[in-house]
Amino acid sequence: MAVRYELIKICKQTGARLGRLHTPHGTIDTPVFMPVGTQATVKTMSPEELKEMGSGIILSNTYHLFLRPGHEIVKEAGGLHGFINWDRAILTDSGGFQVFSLSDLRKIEEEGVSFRSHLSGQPLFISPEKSIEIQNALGADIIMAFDECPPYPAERRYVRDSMDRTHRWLKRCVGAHQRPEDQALFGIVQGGMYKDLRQESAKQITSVELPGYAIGGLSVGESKDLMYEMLEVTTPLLPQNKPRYLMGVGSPDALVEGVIRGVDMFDCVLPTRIARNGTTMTSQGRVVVRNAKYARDFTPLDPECDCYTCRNYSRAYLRHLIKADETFGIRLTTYHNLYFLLRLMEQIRQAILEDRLQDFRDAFFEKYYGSDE
Ligand code: PRF
Ligand code: ZN
Repeated sequence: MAVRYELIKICKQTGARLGRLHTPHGTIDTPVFMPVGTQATVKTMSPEELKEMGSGIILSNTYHLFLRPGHEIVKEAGGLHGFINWDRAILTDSGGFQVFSLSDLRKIEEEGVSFRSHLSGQPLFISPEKSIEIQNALGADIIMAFDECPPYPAERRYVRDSMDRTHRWLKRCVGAHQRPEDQALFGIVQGGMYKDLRQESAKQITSVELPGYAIGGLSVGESKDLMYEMLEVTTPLLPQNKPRYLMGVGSPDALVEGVIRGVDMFDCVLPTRIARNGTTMTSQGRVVVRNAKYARDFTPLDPECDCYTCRNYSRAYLRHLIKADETFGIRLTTYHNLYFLLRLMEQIRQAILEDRLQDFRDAFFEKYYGSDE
């Protein structure tokens, strides 16, 4: 198998998992946060910078790379690793979710999804087989099954039919996969916000033997509490010896709460996206560096952070750069936000090792949100 999960220990205080994920491009300590590089680049960051901040795995998107530059070109370049000059691990999402969130005029049928490109308007079609063909050409270490993420809210009947189709699509993905020796295919649990459907989906998806399982369909507009409830009924049904990946979740509170509920992997555009409008995550909570109150603040963004940005620049300078639309400003805030989440995951792993993740959670929330909630 392309990817092997090694469970190292379980936190006595919370049940959270400390592990290692062995991939063809290195070993990753879990729980892990994966920065998102939608267009085959983590916006404004070089691979050297990502390595320097300690990232061992990044995510990219089938949908975007299929539209531009096309998977054939990426394959000719030696796959994504060669194309983007990244020798650590890569995960590609299957395109299902992005078709639903970005493209126009989409139509879901048993065979696959027809849609119009959000770039050119060209009519296109992605089936489970096509998604796997594209992902085989891109060559990531971990590839994702082609699924449907139902909207929220959605009728029970719709969610059930969609979930059953996602299960049938998973079997077609397995049949189409040409590189199981060096690319690990993960299945995706759906089921909307219906506890019993979540549980049924977890049973369906895990009945297919795969190197890892993801939890999809969450963080789509529901409350955090509802998301945690869905997680609580799902993770106990996933195998102990395989990694669990919660898709599209990356706020600091959800990372901590997700790990406590048994999640090993996360990805999210949040840290990179908010960085580009001058919003940062610090040990004291969010700092919107654009704000006028930082005009004469010559202290570092986060006094407790030792990243490149915080070691060298002030809030006043960051505010100036962002307001002047200077690229260097968004590079500095992006670097810091990613560094902040990668350090948070490191602290979480250390707390699991020492059986004190609940204490860490309480102290972190107190400081980040100024209260428990
Ligand atoms: N499915 C896929 N990718 C995703 C999701 C999903 O449900 C989500 C949901 N938060 C984010 N990314 N394939
Ligand atoms: Zn910093």
